[in-house]
Amino acid sequence: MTTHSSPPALASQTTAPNRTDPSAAVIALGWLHTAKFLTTAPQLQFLPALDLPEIAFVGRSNAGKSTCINTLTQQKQLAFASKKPGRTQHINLFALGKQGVMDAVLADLPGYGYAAVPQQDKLRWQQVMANYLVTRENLKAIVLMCDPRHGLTELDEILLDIIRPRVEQGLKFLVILTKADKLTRSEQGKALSIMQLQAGGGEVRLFSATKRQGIDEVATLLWLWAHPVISLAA
Ligand SMILES: Nc1nc2c(ncn2[C@@H]2O[C@H](COP(=O)(O)OP(=O)(O)O)[C@@H](O)[C@H]2O)c(=O)[nH]1
Ligand SMILES: [Mg+2]
Repeated sequence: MTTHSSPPALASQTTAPNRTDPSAAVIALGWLHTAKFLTTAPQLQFLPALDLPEIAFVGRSNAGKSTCINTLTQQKQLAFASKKPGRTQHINLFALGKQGVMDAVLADLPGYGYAAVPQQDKLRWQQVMANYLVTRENLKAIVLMCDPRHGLTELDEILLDIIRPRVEQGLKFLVILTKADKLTRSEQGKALSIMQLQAGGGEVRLFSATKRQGIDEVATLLWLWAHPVISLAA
């Protein structure tokens, strides 16, 4: 797979997706489906420097991150790639791009806050994650997975503090409220309002893999963020 700074496969389309166009989701989901395992690294310094928009997925363990990535990419093997022995505490990168032309990257960061992990490993991981979130140059967007039944945990709050300066400088930020099927409609509305206040200007979406809620919206948003030039031209 070759890298390219602009996405020629999509650039050839005459209409680019916008948030209200239902065909946008079809394009966005087709693009996400191209995700392929690219590389894995225990620390930022071992990741390849890339000149393509990177979208990082973060969240506490069990928040539903793997399920969400599998659902968005319509692939079961992807989260499996991140579960291989030795990779669970790594940053795993997946290449995206139509017709074999890579035009963006998904980064799956290890889940945090799992009680059984030794304290020393927790601290090491927080360091790796903070380093990645603060200094990864091509980082374009952060997607934080949050189970709305638990709300933001202490580690989620630390993460929000770490990324705030970059979000203020234009880094895109999305909170996905996972497992929305576990909430009633009114609970969903409430969870959405609360998180909109906490997300510091970021986007918030309800999501359910089982009820297939929020998939089109999230896919379209990620596509737009990864293809700002085409989006503006449309
Ligand atoms: N009801 C429901 N359960 C979900 C959903 N997404 C994930 N789960 C469940 O939540 C648990 C954790 O999911 P997983 O994707 O492994 O979380 P991760 O640790 O953040 O990668 C699993 O038992 C999933 O089946 C969802 O949309 N609805
Ligand atoms: Mg997982």
